[in-house]
Amino acid sequence: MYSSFKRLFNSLSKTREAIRVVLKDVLSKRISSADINELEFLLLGADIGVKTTDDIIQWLKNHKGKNWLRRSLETYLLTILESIPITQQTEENARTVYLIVGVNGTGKTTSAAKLGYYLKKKDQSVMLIGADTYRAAAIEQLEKWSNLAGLKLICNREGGDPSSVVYDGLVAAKARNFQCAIIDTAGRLHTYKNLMFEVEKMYRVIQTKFPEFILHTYLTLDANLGQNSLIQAREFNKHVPLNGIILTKMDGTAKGGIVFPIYREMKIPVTFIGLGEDLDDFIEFNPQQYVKSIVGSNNEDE
Ligand SMILES: Nc1nc2c(ncn2[C@@H]2O[C@H](COP(=O)(O)OP(=O)(O)OP(=O)(O)O)[C@@H](O)[C@H]2O)c(=O)[nH]1
Ligand SMILES: [Mg+2]
Repeated sequence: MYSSFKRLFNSLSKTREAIRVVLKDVLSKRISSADINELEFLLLGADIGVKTTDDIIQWLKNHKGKNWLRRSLETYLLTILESIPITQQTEENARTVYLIVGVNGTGKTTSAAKLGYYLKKKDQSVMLIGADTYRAAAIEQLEKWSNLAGLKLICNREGGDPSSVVYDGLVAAKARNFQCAIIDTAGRLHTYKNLMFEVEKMYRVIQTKFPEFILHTYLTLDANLGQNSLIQAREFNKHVPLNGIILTKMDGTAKGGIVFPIYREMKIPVTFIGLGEDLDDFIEFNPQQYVKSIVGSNNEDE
């Protein structure tokens, strides 16, 4: 089977190519200040962020031409990602609720299904809860996914208050002894206060009425949005504490460096990565594999 590293490596080809063009010169002694300027431009373009880019440039100026440079660059980037541990995603025998929140179209529904499928493959019993009560199409979409993934779905076709759907769903999950419940919520712009208070309410209902469940709140971010997604993360985190980020649409993006500013500025770990539109296009975030996919190279280029 196609390894998750290979999939990630291939998905990040555009981000890597952008960085590699100049990295090649940096690794040789031919580096000029024009090259450094270009690298700076490319790193910023890959959304690695100003702080990390400045650090990398300074560091490269000090070490250019040394053949251990690529390895050191990898080590340096890894230290940023390892400074924030990924909280354990699936505690043995613990009941867990995953509350999936995010801006419209960032991939909540798809990720809820993919996460359910991922957990099911790890022998967890999973229930999906459709709390996007605003559109009938939202329930239909989740229903399609639940059938494909073979997951139980609880929803309310009559619309209604998302928090009461969450409540009913978790009562059912508890009664039927499901280990995991994954809640798909409606898309919301972080600037709409009422919708943000609605997320707070769902969070509160879970916390106060279902303390026996471990609660993970995950924010979906579209990797193509680059720096914009930082604003989304910051705003959502003001309303509900985020445990992790599901970075979607990493397949084919040239902005795959966004993980660094998320770590440096938000201190929230990326927990999963979406690599396509199928159920299987979903991998756990692995810092080593990610860094290798960004600045590493396959053997023929070494
Ligand atoms: N290429 C790619 N497409 C994705 C990925 N994740 C989601 N999508 C696509 O993005 C679009 C939006 O995904 P949804 O899961 O419906 O997003 P959502 O956040 O639930 O949207 P709303 O409920 O409308 O806010 C769909 O066409 C998905 O197939 C991914 O990792 N890669
Ligand atoms: Mg949706």
